[in-house]
Amino acid sequence: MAAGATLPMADLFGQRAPAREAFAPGALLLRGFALPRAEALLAAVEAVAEIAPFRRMVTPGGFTMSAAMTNCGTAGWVTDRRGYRYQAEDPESGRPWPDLPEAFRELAEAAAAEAGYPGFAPDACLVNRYEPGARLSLHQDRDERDTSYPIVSVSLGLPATFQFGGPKRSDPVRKIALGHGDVVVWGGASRLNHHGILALKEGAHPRLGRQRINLTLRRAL
Ligand code: MD3
Ligand code: FE
Repeated sequence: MAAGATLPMADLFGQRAPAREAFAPGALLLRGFALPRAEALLAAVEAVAEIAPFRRMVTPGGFTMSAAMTNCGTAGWVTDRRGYRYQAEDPESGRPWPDLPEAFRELAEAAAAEAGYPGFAPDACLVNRYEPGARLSLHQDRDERDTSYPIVSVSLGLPATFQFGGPKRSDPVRKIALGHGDVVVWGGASRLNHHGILALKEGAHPRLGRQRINLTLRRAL
């Protein structure tokens, strides 16, 4: 099959939906790609959160974020009144962030390779936890040293509506439903596009209950 072609996949309702969708230049959605490894990923998230618990951080403007976050890897993304940055220590403990789990590395490398980025070696993972009502307003990811590396995102638990805009904040946004096991590789021309998550709807996921967990695997340093 030609590169970029779509394979049909049956969804919950027996409908056919594309398993891989190149929905913007440089962006590849891989529906269900993380499903075979979901248990290993979630066990690793639990182990990370035992060392570096989820916490709601404060923006430079003084707002407490509605999503709770933690990190693993050689650097973690943090925000406080001083600004946004990557730092090697968890500010709550003063200790290094937990190691990047092998299951995270393997998934990121495999997904990035599918999207045409062989040998992707992430050094940081921001883990976001949403409960119903939590959201992430439209933003760009540009705290990484070299934005020519892609970002691999993994959705687990409750579904969310993802907003995908353009390089300018005022560009029109598309809405994309992201569900348990969906993986997106963001590279190339999409890497600096604005994006966000609408307020999570109430629900109960069989494995995660009232939660959505999102992993973003990055090359930060
Ligand atoms: C598009 N997380 O952590 S993942 C973030 O679901 C973040 O928690 C959201 O945005 C979440 O920064 C969205 C999808 C995503 C991640 C990184 C991107 C989309 C992106 C970087 C560039 C363009
Ligand atoms: Fe982001």
